[in-house]
Amino acid sequence: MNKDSDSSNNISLENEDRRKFFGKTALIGAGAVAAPMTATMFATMAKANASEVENSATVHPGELDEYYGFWSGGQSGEVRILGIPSMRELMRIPVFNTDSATGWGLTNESKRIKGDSAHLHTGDSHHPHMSMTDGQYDGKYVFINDKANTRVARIRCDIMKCDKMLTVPNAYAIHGLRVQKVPYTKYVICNGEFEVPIVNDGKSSLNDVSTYRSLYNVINAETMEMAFQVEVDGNLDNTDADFDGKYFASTCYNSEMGMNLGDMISSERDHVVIFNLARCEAAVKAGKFKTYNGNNVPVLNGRKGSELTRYIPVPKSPHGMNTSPDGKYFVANGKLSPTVSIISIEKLDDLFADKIKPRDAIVAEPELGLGPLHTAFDNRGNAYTTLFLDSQIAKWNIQDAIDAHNGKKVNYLRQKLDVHYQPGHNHTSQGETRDTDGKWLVVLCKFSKDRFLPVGPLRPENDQLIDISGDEMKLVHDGPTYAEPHDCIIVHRSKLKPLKLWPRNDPFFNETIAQAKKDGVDVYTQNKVIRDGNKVRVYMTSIAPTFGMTEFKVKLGDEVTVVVTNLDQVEDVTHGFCMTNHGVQMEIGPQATSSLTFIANKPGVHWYYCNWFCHALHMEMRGRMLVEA
Ligand code: CUK
Ligand code: CUA
Repeated sequence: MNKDSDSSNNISLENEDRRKFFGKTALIGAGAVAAPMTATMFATMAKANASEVENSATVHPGELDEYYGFWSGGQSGEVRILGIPSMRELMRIPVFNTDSATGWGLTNESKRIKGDSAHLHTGDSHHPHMSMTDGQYDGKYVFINDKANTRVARIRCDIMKCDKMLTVPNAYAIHGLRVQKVPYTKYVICNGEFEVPIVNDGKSSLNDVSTYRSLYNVINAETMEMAFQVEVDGNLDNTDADFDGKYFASTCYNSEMGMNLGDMISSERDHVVIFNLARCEAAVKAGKFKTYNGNNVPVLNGRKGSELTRYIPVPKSPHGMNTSPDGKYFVANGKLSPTVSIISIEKLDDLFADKIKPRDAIVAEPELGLGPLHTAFDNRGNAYTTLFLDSQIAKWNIQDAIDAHNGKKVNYLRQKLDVHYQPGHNHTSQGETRDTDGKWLVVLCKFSKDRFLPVGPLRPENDQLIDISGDEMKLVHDGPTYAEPHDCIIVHRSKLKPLKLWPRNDPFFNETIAQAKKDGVDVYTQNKVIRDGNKVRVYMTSIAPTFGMTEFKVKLGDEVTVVVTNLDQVEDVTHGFCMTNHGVQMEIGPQATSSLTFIANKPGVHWYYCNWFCHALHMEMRGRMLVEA
């Protein structure tokens, strides 16, 4: 990158300011928050970048990335934040996993958020997607599915922590997940992939496959409660929403309802299900639904013949579902077929009015190569499809594919680029929104094979960065990642304004503070032990490099809850609390309150210590729990 460009100057000035700020706070011990970069500043910088600097993946030390990448962590159960284009991992957000560093899954705050699934420590996260307003990222939330335990979680983007988790009732194995794009993300939409009886209580026949169902799930994005579900024929894989606020589309790879591989791939065609949102909402309002399993979630009938859905036959076993950012097409990716099926969204009104047949909504089925799984888009009418079996990205032009389908002699394929190896999802910068900018493509390769130093039989994935700003795709970076990103989004940094300190009244820990109030404790000024039968609540503050309490006494067998409030106001000064030999530890961010509960089941002297390096005297930041036998 040209160091003399306006943008570089802005970034280095920004860094200068930050350095000065740190210097000052080191002197006075605490300080205000540095002014965040404004959206206008970013816009000016982006303009400067576009006109004066060619797309460069080099982000020099001290410079900031232009984009945030949100990555799913697959069977690690987490979500990660990467900087794009540097591909540097900036943060991990534990969601469905249990995390030793932050205490996620161990703290009382995280257990409350996990709710009825607090006892689960595993997950399989595939599809992170950000809330939108008018088809553009709004920087509020990122939603993520857990295929392994049928859950959907939400990440608050101001604190970059999971703040809501829902176990989806009636359904099984939540896979494809997206958000309503227009007019705003009222709903999170997601697929129950595996078919089971809706009342899966083991009382009716387990083998009568005709009773098995997949459910389409529509979740209220703000409350994270179920809005309604739609029963379909066949199973459901991936999904996406249009840019009109009218339709959702999901792929189905097992319309046969086969229970083994051979049966699942026996028919030549499966289908895409189109859901009509207005008709679904009207049906809920009119009470045209059933409920199951003792919950009150409306389950609508969207099976073949229903007015709520349409079934568009496509070549067998489609996988990815991607809406083109001009709002014109749903693209269903063939997987077993070398084609993708392009569905014209414009024609769906006629399809629901029964003026055309389902297949009439398909405007092209271009052949791209072997194993097309997912498609991404730039701002110049091109699409980029991963070819799993060919280990390639196929770049193709959508209009040309439609013209070719209509008999015009035109080659819609622009380029095929080798990737390494076996790509699943890919994603372009802001590519699922109206702001798609055609600068970067990230390809999540499932195998890295020979691309990195060998690290034993288990290899990293390979997330490759491709420059798509020119006519030709150029591979610019190999990025090893741990198990196993399925999908990612690339969000311009101007869309996000993360906090630097926790607000003291944050709902993340307000129940903990309410408990303190009940105990008559002001967590910001007091260090106090409250005994309530064999339950002991220990309230202590922390300010580098000491805890507000350096010893407390309990009896053997007591249930001890330690509540730590971090009074430091300097950004990045995080403390930890670890009770040695008791298997508990947690992070306490600046101005946050965190708590965990354990049984004092070992008599004697036990040290607790701060396990997040915070100060020159961090080693001394410790105290004793005295357990009387
Ligand atoms: S799925 Cu993994 S490569 Cu879960 Cu979106 Cu296609
Ligand atoms: Cu506080 Cu280390």
